[in-house]
Amino acid sequence: MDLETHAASAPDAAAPAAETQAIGEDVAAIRDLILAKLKYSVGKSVTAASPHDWFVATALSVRDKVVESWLSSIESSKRTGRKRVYYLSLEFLIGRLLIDALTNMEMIDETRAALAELGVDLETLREVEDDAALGNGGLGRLAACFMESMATLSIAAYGYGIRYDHGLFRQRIKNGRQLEYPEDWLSFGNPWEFQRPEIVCPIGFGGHIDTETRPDGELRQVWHPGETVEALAYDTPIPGWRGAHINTLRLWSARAVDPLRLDQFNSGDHIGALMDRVRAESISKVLYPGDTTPAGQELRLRQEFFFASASLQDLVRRHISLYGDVRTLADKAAIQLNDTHPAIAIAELMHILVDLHDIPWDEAWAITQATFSYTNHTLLPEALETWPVPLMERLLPRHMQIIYLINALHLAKVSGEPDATGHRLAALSLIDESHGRRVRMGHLAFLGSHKVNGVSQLHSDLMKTTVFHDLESIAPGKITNKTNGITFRRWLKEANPALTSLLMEVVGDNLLDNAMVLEKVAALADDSSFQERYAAIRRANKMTLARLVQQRIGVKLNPDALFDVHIKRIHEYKRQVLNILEAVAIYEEIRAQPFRDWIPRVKIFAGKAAASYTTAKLIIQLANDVGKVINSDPALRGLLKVVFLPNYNVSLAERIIPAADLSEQISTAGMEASGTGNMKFALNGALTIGTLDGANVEIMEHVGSPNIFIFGLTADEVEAKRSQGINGQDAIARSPKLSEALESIASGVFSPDEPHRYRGLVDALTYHDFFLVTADFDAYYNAQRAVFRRWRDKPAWWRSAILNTAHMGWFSSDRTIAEYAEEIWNVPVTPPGRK
Ligand code: 26V
Repeated sequence: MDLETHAASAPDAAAPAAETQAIGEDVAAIRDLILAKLKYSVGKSVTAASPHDWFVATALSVRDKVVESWLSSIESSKRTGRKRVYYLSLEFLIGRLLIDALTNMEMIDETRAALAELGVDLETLREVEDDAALGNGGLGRLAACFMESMATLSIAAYGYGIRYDHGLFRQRIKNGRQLEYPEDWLSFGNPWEFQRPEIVCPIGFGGHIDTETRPDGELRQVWHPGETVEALAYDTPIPGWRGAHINTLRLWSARAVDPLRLDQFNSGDHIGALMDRVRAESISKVLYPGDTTPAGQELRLRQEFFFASASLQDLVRRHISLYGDVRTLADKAAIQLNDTHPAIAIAELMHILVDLHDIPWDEAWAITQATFSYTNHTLLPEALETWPVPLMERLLPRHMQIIYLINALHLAKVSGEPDATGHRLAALSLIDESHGRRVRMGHLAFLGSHKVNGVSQLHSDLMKTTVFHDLESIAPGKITNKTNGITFRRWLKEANPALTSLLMEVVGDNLLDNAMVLEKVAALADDSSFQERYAAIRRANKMTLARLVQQRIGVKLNPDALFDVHIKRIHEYKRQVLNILEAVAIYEEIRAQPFRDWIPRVKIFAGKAAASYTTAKLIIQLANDVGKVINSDPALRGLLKVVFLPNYNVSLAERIIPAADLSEQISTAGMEASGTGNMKFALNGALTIGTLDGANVEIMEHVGSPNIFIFGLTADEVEAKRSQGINGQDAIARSPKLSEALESIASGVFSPDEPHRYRGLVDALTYHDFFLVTADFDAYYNAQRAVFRRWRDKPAWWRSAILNTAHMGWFSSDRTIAEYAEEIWNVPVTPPGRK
């Protein structure tokens, strides 16, 4: 394909005079609107305005456009009686919204020009916006990508969650250690949200249940909560691509029914008068409150019920006001549970239907199952939610009763079957009796849903053989797979605009409407001039990242080095330690043979560890300690650098991913449900070094095995290996490089101030290597050498990179959402197109 001709016919270059004039008018109108917002909404003059003031004025100006389409979207869903999708998630990891809104409203170039006329740089405004970090990691980011794709496909969807005052903690690194600081994203206000003071739902906790007799002689249970808090709605419009449809993200904030006991205050008890308020507001105070204490656990359960109940009350009220009869709910509403965090909604809907609307139990259960579906995001035993029965009984007595009845009817159904042993019934029960009685929320979500899905093919298959094996046997076909995806608007266009323009020259400007057109790029994989342009974009992105690294941590990077990137939550199963061990091994080798033909390489780490996860925090410290020694060793002559970038978040990911050459996806096989970072890297042309885990398997199938570096034990082999024992001594003894690397870490080479700092970590790998780091080390080391060989052959490297980009179209979250819509929600989709 002749790219020069394509460039010449690109829309901007060949814009006719009339169009240019229209754009000029747009720019003037946008400029005037921004000025008006600055003056009348922000209350500042041009001369006094700070970058943040300009940001707010710009956000409000694009918000006006968003709101116009938003109101028509809402109106049209009402008029057409469309079935709605409700996405219930305790996490929405949104990041910044300014560039996202401008991109999707197709106003970015005009707004940049309008601001330039005012002497303001859009990139500066981009940087002053705080990330909305209402999530921990992959699960929350997936919810954000899904919200964008649901709007893009014109699905009438609502996201429901909690408006945390404080999102995920800010991470600082001091002396190599993680410190957590509160995050305060609302301190400068939030220009995107609308408070809805009229939408308030009462949320009950505790209290008692009365049994009453209904006029028809049936018994009715009446719950009298001992405590009530209020859920107050805040709405954020979520524009889809090309602004064709706008959905609502409704987040709930908690407040006390009676915020101030005036009599108590006036009697002098100023603090006591505010107690109820503090107690109520603590529910939406922080994302993921520490749950190592009973008080923390209780708060987490209160959060779950708070947002599940508010969301259900809200959607049932909407349904009744539109359709008059709650019994048609399943025809007009699909509720997706994002993991088990909102699973209590199943008992809450039963409570609403049976107790408040007098629907007979069986009919209510049929409505519930037809309405709900559930996505599982992890099989890690420690992450599968269970709640102590006594806590549930105290906090949600009526819901506990309902759960017991669901369980009794469910077990009664299976107890007649020939294979109904005590063991099988115990496995099927909603109540886990093995260490104190606990409610299994995964089981509740499974039973109350018509479909249950995993997030990659391997993960969905493993669900059937592990955690949900018994439940699957009584409901064959209920478990389906919906491999995750990512929104290309954010992860291609907004993060890597230069690459997006290059790709659009080849595939046309409908790339973001239909990601599958990326396949056309494959024809250029060997085209040297295309390779050159593709590589030049990467190099420019690497220069930008190098500047950021220098600014943030003062380490100078060589943009021609191979950027080897490992960014994600810090967890033992994600095996950052495996990567660090390889760095240490290579460090020793370079020192021993300094004049071999080494490839300059930078290992980039970023990620947060849960505040209570001691081992993960030690891993962060190890990465920092190793970096400190390696980066300052003159013998290395800059051939190897190891950097840890603090405070990983969505915005930092947007800067790092387009600059990555190699993507580390090296979890112990069978443990990463899907991964979505893996998709972002491959789309932007980084080659993956990874295990056959999660969606890596499907990435390999799409990009082709020559274009990905797969190594290590498979999920089956991991299982077999673990059953033989997880002692690492043999693997260490067989691998001189590994034993040397472990020895230097254990002996304090990287922690001279405290030589035994990593003794425990090394001992754990040696004697109790559950995540099989030692077993996979040699395979990983060899895969890294294969990466080096490819890197030396630049045309081969860029060919692989281009083929990655070309074959990643399938991983668009538009594809994922279209599958949910068709196979789970039964709602139509309208693909985006030019207006
Ligand atoms: C939760 C917890 C909580 C307790 C301590 C340990 C632990 C470890 C992992 C988790 C995972 C929570 C669920 C989650 O975020 N899953 C992620 O979901 C992504 C979207 O489907 C998926 O790509 C990731 O593979 C999966 O880890």
